[in-house]
Amino acid sequence: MVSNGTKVVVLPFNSSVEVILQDTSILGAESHPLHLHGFNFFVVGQGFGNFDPKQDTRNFNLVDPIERNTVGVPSGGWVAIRFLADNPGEWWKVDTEAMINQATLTGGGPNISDAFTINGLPGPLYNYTFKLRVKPGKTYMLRLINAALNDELFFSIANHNLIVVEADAVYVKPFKTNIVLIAPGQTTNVLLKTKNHHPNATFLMSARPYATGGATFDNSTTAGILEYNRPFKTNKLTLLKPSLPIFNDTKFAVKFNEKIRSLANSKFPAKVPQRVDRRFLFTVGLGLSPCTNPNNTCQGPNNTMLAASINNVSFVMPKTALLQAHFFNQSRGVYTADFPANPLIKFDYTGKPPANIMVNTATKVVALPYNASVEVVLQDTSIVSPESHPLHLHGFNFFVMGQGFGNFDPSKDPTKFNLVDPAERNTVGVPSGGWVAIRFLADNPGVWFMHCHLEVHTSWGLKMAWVVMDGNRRNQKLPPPPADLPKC
Ligand SMILES: [Cu+2]
Repeated sequence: MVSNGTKVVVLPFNSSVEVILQDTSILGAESHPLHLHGFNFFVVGQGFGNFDPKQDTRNFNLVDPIERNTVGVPSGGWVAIRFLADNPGEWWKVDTEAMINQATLTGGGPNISDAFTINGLPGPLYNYTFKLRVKPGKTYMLRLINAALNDELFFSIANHNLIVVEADAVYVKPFKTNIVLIAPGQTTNVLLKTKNHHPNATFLMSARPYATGGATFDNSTTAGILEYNRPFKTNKLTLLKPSLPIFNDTKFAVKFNEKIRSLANSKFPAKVPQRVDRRFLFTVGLGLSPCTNPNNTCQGPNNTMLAASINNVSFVMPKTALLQAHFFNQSRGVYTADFPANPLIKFDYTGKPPANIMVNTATKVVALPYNASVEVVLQDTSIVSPESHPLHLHGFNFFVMGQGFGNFDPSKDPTKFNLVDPAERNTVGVPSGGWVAIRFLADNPGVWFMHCHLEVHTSWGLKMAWVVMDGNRRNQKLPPPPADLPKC
């Protein structure tokens, strides 16, 4: 008889792992194609019968084994695989599943990470450092991806400028900077021009968080090394370090984001929606909800649970997929299409918070006609504390029309919108204590999430969904689900 359980193996970062997968003849020998998520592994050996740790390991192929993510365990035999646990973007020393379960139960913030990583490596403090080897007088393109869960990051390379040429897969007007700010969910390509001659130095490339909320955060710095290929060995190389902004430098953040402009030329035009069919004002931020912990001890203020919301609706994940419910016209009991277009209670959003800061919980969406031109002002709130929220929209690129501090003013601020070459992206930081206005054309039928890309805020409910209806033409309709969509 088998025993039941949900058990995991916890691995230290960067551990080298060997697994022998041994078929059994219980109920008959059989080949099992085993698949591993998150890593490729090397198939170092296989055989029939029972694995012999003394004899079989001698025949392991450690030179050119095949690298795969799925391998057949031979019927009545075994296969040996090896892999390196090296791919987190933000690194915890604990079991992250247990950590998030604990945080969800008590309503407190999840543990902060123990380190940040560059290409999976946490840097010199941990003896695992990513090295980028370059030649003098060349131009390199670096693809920067923020793979952290809960932190926007500043990134810089000592004594080198970077030229930003692309953001979220759209060309931008190139601009020079020595520091890049990148939020979870964002990607950006930068050009790195190396020095013309071998410098007598190596250069740290560092990243550390831009953090504006009231909660504790991982205030550590990760580093990799930029190293010039040298024709001969020298030992006297100075190690130069970049200087990064202070952790809550919102001025830098807003200025940096203002520099990002669409290329907007004849070959790569910026198709900025000039008319608006539907206008929305969404407040985004934190809030509180009543303690639901069975023993009634919660870690939010006054024994509450921390929550997050858009227009005070904290999104509850449905049991049935929204897309499925929409396609089959079976939204009843799954979602309602009455997500508020504006805050139901108006207050000084970035000033003194209202007395009652409890959120509502619901699964609400906005239904949009096909091809509607949509404008959304995302307004940060100071409830619990003002904070930068990297908002991410699925299904569309949007244009960043304008941004500012304080409360959005619908009579004055739109006159300053950039209708010519605004940034075209899919993730944008709502300025801490401010607002950002975006526009998109709802020309992609389906159901699309919009959420804060800080994992902790998303799990607290800072998300909503747009239902975009079909158009009249055949190519403007949501295709049906595949025939093998599970029915249960
Ligand atoms: Cu957020």
